[in-house]
Amino acid sequence: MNEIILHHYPASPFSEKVRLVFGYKKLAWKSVIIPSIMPKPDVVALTGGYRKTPCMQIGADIYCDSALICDQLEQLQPSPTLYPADSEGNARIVAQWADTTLFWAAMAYNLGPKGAAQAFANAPPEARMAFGEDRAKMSGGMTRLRPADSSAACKSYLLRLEAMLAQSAFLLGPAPSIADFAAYHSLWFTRVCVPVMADIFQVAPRVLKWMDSMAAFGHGEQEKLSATDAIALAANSIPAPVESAIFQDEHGIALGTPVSIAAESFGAETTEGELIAAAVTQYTLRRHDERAGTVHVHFPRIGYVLKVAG
Ligand SMILES: N[C@@H](CCC(=O)N[C@@H](CS)C(=O)NCC(=O)O)C(=O)O
Repeated sequence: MNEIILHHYPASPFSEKVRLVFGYKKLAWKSVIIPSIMPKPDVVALTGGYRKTPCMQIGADIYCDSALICDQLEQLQPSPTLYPADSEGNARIVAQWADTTLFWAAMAYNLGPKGAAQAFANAPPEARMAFGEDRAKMSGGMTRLRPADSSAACKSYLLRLEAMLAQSAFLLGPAPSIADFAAYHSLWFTRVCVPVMADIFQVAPRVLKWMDSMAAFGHGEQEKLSATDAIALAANSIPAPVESAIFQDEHGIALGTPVSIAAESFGAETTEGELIAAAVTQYTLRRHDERAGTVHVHFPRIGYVLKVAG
């Protein structure tokens, strides 16, 4: 098997979700550190446009979005599972809530004036301004919760998680599921990246204990890799054969059509390529890049918009 490469940066919550899954599944991986704001020419050489963090590379296959990355990791290393059979539907639904509603409430809380001051304490003022401009561009059209509303929402959500943890060691049972990894990452940002905001956990002591158990999974075995080497590795690899036996056509778009895919919201940069698979939960595009060669870029269906290119 080709090695797993994660393109990420340390303070990225969705990357922390995947890093912990590496730890839980005891996987070895290569770490490519990417910029947290545009431009990201090395990321875009691989994805063709998608710029969000993280993305995972295995040879010439590029997986966008942490939900799809987790599905792929489950296939590569099924045990221990992220989707226990008795709670898979619940786990995926709680995970989707955590990756969206909880994430946005927590980040509005985390990066209010006090949290942002701590997060950018060691950065020059230009860096903070550039970050603000980049995220404002990405979130065009989205409503951002104000600090008072976000702290009220976060307290309610913490109490709900606290109630779930009164029943079992992890959110949905005695073993972790994707719900735990998804609920953890935004709270990790509060506790680790902006600890000045962490007094909110006073209402939820079980949540803190659960976070300690999650953190104990660690990040697996990692080694550094440069972006240049990762791109060269893609160029020297052949994409894995695609699963085209299942073709679920919801759009009237035939396989082989030039298409574009973009996130529904927040960072809607498009990736263009030839649609070579449209399975039940994911799409695959084939594209050619001057530096990365022929790559297959994979996206989940949920949260993404597929259109005929142009
Ligand atoms: N649905 C995506 C969300 C990814 C996401 O929003 N990541 C944040 C960082 S944690 C991001 O991309 N921020 C802008 C950037 O890194 O360029 C996923 O699950 O991977």
